[in-house]
Amino acid sequence: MAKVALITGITGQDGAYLAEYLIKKGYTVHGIKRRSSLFNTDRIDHLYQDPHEHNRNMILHYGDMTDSMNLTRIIGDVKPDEIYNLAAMSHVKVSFDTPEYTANADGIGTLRILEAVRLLGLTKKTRIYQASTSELYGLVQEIPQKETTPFYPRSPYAVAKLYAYWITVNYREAYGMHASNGILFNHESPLRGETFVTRKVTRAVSRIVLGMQDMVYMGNLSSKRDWGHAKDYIKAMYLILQQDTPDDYVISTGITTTIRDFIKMSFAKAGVVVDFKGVDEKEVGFLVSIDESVFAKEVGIEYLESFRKRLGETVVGVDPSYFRPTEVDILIGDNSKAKAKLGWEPSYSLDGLCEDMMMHDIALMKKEDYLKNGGYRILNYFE
Ligand code: NAP
Ligand code: G4F
Repeated sequence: MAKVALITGITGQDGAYLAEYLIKKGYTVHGIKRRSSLFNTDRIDHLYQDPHEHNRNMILHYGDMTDSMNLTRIIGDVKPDEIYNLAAMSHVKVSFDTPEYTANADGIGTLRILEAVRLLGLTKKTRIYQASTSELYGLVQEIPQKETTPFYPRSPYAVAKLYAYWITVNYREAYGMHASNGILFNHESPLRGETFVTRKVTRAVSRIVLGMQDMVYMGNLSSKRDWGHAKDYIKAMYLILQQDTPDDYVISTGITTTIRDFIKMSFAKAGVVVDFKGVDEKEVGFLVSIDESVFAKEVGIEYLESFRKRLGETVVGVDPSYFRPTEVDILIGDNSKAKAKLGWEPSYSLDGLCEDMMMHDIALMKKEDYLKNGGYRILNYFE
């Protein structure tokens, strides 16, 4: 019999990669998606199967993390072997605007899943993965951060996830459930939401080198993140649920980089050198030089002539409205436990991740259809 997985948040970055991964492993994958007025299944459309087909291995259900009865009904119908609870209002800055909703979906939503499994008598059958986060470390109490590092959350998002983390531990200890937390550090990919910093950067840099946009406005350029590739991180989720004993694991690369350096790295993928001057909100990034052979290969020779004329121009500015009321200045994870117990380690370097995202976004921005469909309605509007 094929194993059955239920993924909340299947339409998100991680949900999409995980669904594909589990289907390849022979699982039947059920996913919960929210009703929206526009299609929200872009990331999983390649996996979609018409409901009239027999023996489907991917099945979608309408649902919401704020609706207990709906979640209980779906879990009761599906009786999954594994639940991956990935659904969340996952944007830290937005959580300051929607704190109550974030607490409900990200905090109490996790309780709803755990309690449904318990009430349905599935505690011995169903294993649960909770998408915990390095944001729990917030105002970091130790560098690098590991499983035993005390938490100090710095946003409504992180506080909601703190509840979710501990309620998962509590249900494991109270009811003997196979419930585990993956404390995942930032992970990115070409599927990353457009308002997270790496994707905002790779999209903007692609548009700037193609001559479609003059500059991009950013928030705090000095914060540091430990970035890995989502394709590696969803494998860790799977491995965590294959262990005989439930436990909590840090999943990270162990390398941390500033936003500023990620911007430089992204331009470098197009053969462009950018440097920064000034401080705080007066800081700007400007065009220094071009390696023309790299530019011609990665961007296209037809864009070179006009781009050359822009050398010296400012392409990155700072807009304080993107600053957060309380910031997480540095995250860097110690993944020794995951390496030793799960046999997990990242396969992508930051350079490889940036390459993957930049090549994807340059190709995406070149698509005329994309632009016609309002694809440029971006960047200075969002978080
Ligand atoms: P994402 O791309 O923002 O996806 C979030 C998913 O949750 C989407 O499918 C979204 O649906 C769904 N969702 C949001 N609110 C919901 C609700 N009330 N009911 C049902 N579904 C809801 O996030 P991600 O990057 O894949 O991250 C997956 C999980 O890992 C999240 O819980 C996130 O907080 C956590 N996490 C992420 C990272 C990271 O660096 N990516 C690191 C640590 C932890 P729509 O598509 O309809 O919006
Ligand atoms: O890309 P970010 O929005 O990710 P953040 O806040 O670290 O949260 C992400 O990772 C967490 C894991 O640690 C997840 F739990 C969470 O769900 C999410 O996936 O911002 C990264 C850093 C921040 O310090 C932010 O202040 O980039 C800084 N930043 C600078 N300028 C910006 C911008 N962030 C965004 N989103 N937009 C900017 O213009």
